[in-house]
Amino acid sequence: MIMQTILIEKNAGIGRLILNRPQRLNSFNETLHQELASAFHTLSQDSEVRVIVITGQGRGFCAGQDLSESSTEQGIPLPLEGSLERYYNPLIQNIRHSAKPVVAAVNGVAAGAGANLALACDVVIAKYSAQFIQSFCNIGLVPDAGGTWMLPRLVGYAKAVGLTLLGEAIDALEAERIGMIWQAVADDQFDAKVDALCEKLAQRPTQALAFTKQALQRSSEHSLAQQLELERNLQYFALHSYDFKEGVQAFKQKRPAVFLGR
Ligand code: T3D
Repeated sequence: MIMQTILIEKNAGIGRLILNRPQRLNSFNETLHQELASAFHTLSQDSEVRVIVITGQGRGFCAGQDLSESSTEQGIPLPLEGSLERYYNPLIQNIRHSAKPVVAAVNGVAAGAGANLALACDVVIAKYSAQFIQSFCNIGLVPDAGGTWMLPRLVGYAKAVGLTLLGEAIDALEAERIGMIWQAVADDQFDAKVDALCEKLAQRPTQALAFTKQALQRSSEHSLAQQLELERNLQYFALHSYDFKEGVQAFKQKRPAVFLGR
């Protein structure tokens, strides 16, 4: 599949989507929206892929919506309506509901919807030099792409409101410190750490991981009783999986488990 704005790599159970508009810090134009949706769908349907990674080409991860394409020559803003319904909202839902773990490998600045694209992913790993900016307020917009849902849940109201009302950059170490991302790593170790993380996830019991995502995501809307019931239902399926049998056998035989993801 030849794409203009996305590079797709597939290797050893890992499907990698590289946002590829480096001259615009991988900001979203119409083509990138369409190609990312299509590439994400392709990797989601591919049974050989057990983890999906989203990263950026060049020095940025993603600078959100392409602002150079959103105004007329007179500088009058064109209506961007529709892009949330058509592109951002389905993308965020598809990432959250993906039956595979989705990793954001944040190689550089992540701003606006680019920051919230990263936060929608299950595991966020970032270079020390990467920055996260809820830049919407800097141009008179409201955070979108799920930011107002994710942020209070990740970092609490005080930090969420500060980040979104001030629109200041925070670096990856601070993002890790406040619980916004999984891990910040030194720039020169980033590629190796991302590979190791993805290799590990690709070898985990994929179906059980999908159930785990489901349970965690439902928890905020459930009572404890509802959540216990959901866990019981999901565990029923996990108990009947190949990977559970293999996990127990491997434990008894004192060897590493070889999970097949089913
Ligand atoms: O309905 C809807 O669609 C609304 C949806 C909205 C979703 C959103 O994401 S709104 C938020 C949009 N994004 C931003 O406001 C961020 C804008 N960018 C920046 O603030 C800065 O570029 C960064 C802080 C991200 C990085 O700064 P810096 O100094 O490292 O780089 P730079 O020099 O500003 O950018 C490098 C180039 O990328 C530059 O082009 P040039 O001058 O070298 O030709 C710059 O114009 C371009 N670029 C950066 N961000 C965008 C962009 N071009 C188009 N759109 C961008 N968002």
